[in-house]
Amino acid sequence: MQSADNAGGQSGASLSKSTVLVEFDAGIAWVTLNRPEKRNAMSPTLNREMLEVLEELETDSRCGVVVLTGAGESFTAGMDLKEYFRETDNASAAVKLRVRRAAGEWQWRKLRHFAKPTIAMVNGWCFGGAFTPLVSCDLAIAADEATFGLSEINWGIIPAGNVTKAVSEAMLPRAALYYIMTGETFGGQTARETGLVNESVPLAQLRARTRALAMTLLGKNPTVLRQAKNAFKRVGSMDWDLSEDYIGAKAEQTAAQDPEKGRQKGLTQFLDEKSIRPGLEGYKRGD
Ligand code: ACO
Ligand code: V55
Repeated sequence: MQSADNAGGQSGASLSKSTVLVEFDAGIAWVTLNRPEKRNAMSPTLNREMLEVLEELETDSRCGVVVLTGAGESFTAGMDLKEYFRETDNASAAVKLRVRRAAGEWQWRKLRHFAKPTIAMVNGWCFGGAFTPLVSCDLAIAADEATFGLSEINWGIIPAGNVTKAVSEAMLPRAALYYIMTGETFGGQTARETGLVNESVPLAQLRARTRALAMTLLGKNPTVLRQAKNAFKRVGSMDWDLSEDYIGAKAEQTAAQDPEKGRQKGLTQFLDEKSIRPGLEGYKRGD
């Protein structure tokens, strides 16, 4: 765990691990699953290291937005069938629990309410367990050339570890069931049409488009961004009465917390200075 005196610090320390590469670039933390020879399959080691990386990035001031991607020709080929499944089949209940829990801890529990915006950049193979971190990122951009598949049916299991929950939330229901039940692969454009990703672009443009989106997010008020995404993710399980109450409380909390007093600036610039039209542009954060 990150110590409090590192919070917001500029230690310059590398956060990279044996299976995860972390690079900082103008406020973007590029987090690359880095086992290309194993198609970035998610092993127990990778799961443990990803949790550490995300925990560190959440309070590292070099990181304003996270981009999650994969080294080489894969995003990730899903859970590691050898190290995560076969090699733990005969492990103790305690080891199994630890290994299963570490997967979910970063793949959705940490990612879904991450304190900073997150973008999945799907550069290649994306199978099975990969859908959990993919859907748990706020936004997703794919390469047209990427290959997606819910391949669980092809080797005799159901999409577990919350893969089923992830696709039920992000994909059109007929499409989700079709791919769960057939195990057929699909490309980036189909991923976009079915709601799984925001956009799909030619692989040659993937990094530039993702970087531009990350820069857009870096231009927004980070306090409001964090509250807005968390509210969106919370209200899914609430009825309308509860969600109105919750969102109202969060709106007040946001205004009270916001160090840059965005709401005040926005109102002043539109109503008094008449220098912006918020329908068309953001308020000037420096003023
Ligand atoms: N788990 C463990 N090892 C893997 C995985 C995986 N999910 N995916 C690939 N690898 C390993 C292979 O075993 C192989 O290792 P080796 O070189 O030591 O023999 C290496 O990565 C390369 O794999 P190939 O199959 O040779 O690579 P290729 O480029 O031809 O194919 C593809 C890539 C299509 C991704 C193929 O590897 C594949 O089908 N992988 C499994 C995909 C899958 O079904 N994942 C599980 C989803 S279900 C779940 O996540 C719960
Ligand atoms: C899968 C994924 C898991 C798991 C069991 O469907 C199965 C794949 C992401 O974790 O624990």
